[in-house]
Amino acid sequence: MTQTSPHRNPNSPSPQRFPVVVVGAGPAGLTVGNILRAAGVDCLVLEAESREFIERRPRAGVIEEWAVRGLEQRGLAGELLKRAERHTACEFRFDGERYRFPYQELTGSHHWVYPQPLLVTDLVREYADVRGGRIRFGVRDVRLHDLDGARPSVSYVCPESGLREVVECDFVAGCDGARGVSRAALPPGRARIARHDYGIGWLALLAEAPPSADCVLFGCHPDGFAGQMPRSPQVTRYYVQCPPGDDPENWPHERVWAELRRRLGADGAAPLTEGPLIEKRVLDMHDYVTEPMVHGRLFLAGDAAHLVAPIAAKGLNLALYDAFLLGDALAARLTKGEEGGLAGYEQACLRRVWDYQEFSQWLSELYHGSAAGDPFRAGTTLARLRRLFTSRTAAAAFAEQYLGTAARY
Ligand code: RFL
Repeated sequence: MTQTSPHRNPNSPSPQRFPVVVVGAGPAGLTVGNILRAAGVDCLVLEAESREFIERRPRAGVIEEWAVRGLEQRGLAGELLKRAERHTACEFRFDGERYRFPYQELTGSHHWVYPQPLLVTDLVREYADVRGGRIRFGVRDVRLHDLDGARPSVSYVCPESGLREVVECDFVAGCDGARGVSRAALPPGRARIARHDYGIGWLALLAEAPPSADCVLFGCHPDGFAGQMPRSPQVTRYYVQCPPGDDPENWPHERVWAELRRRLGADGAAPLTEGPLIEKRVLDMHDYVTEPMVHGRLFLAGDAAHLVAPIAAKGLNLALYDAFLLGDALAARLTKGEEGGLAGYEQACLRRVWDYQEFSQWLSELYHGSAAGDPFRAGTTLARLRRLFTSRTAAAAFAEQYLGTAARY
């Protein structure tokens, strides 16, 4: 909940002032910060973790072409364009066969594969070391105050002194992800969280091994979904469908690789390149959308506002989309007094958010329907899979959604 003016310890330093406080140094927060610095607007980014931690946290890897173009236009894609891999196709495996899906031929567009920790590293360096942006790492107990008025503030406990510090500002960008505090600052009577649970778990794995194929693999198998996503020449992400809430300890090395071999097996497929598993966690597949995304002087962006299960690899892309709109709108408001961008922010974000949520649901059935234990769903899922390879129109529609290339949202 939004809190009234902070009570400071008498020993606390006097309030500082920044036009914008950004809570959270993930892709959304750092992109907003970079856009503001490029426009000459001062801002302070507050991050609960250390710089080393956020630069190593493994997560996403697939970035849509429009999102990279958006980063490039803002001077934020230099390293990415040198190091990222360009992917032009993916492969489905079902019924013991391999089906390559050449999405670039259908859309003229491709995916970029660039691990999220590298993107975060680039964005922190650019923000803090090149553009001179202020950032505090390791802050504790962040609270948002007086968001309804013209003078909001953000307070936090300083990790070095243990004292609560107050930062006054004009706007707060709530970019603190799914477990942050910004979303909770929406008044309970006004906030609506629309949530969808898939009732499915994914064992998310990182293997210290080169990719087993040059593209993303989707195994739609009666025993459950399995996926392979190349991350770098040394590290590959795998997913194995499992019961929600399953314990990763139930998945020793041998069991993981046996399931992956079975679910990704297909005629003529090369054997999987196995290696030590350096990350192993169970994700309970769910989505949510928080509305409104704006309350007074608080603007939510990225996972703080909406979460989309990693089924369609969309979350980072949506976080960047919000951040481009919010960064540009705040810069226009603070440098030129233009209100239009901020006024239209939420509506513009939500159009793409709901479209991606719908695609994620659709794709979930494609991945998981064969293993639902229901012969009817298994039949319709197989029909849906086959249609991608028998109807050019169906294939083109899938490709457009998978790559986020619709002309309008
Ligand atoms: P983040 O990245 O979670 O950043 C939020 C930051 O806020 C900090 N924080 C706080 N700071 C201050 N005070 C507090 N009280 C705070 N609470 C939290 C956190 O430490 C963190 O640094 O949110 P952001 O910026 O909105 O970015 C969202 C993306 O990270 C997320 O959507 C993607 O990782 C989702 N995702 C994928 N997205 C894609 O587009 N393509 C993919 O291939 C893809 N793969 C994935 C994924 C997410 C995964 N997991 C872990 C759920 C694969 C996985 C396994």
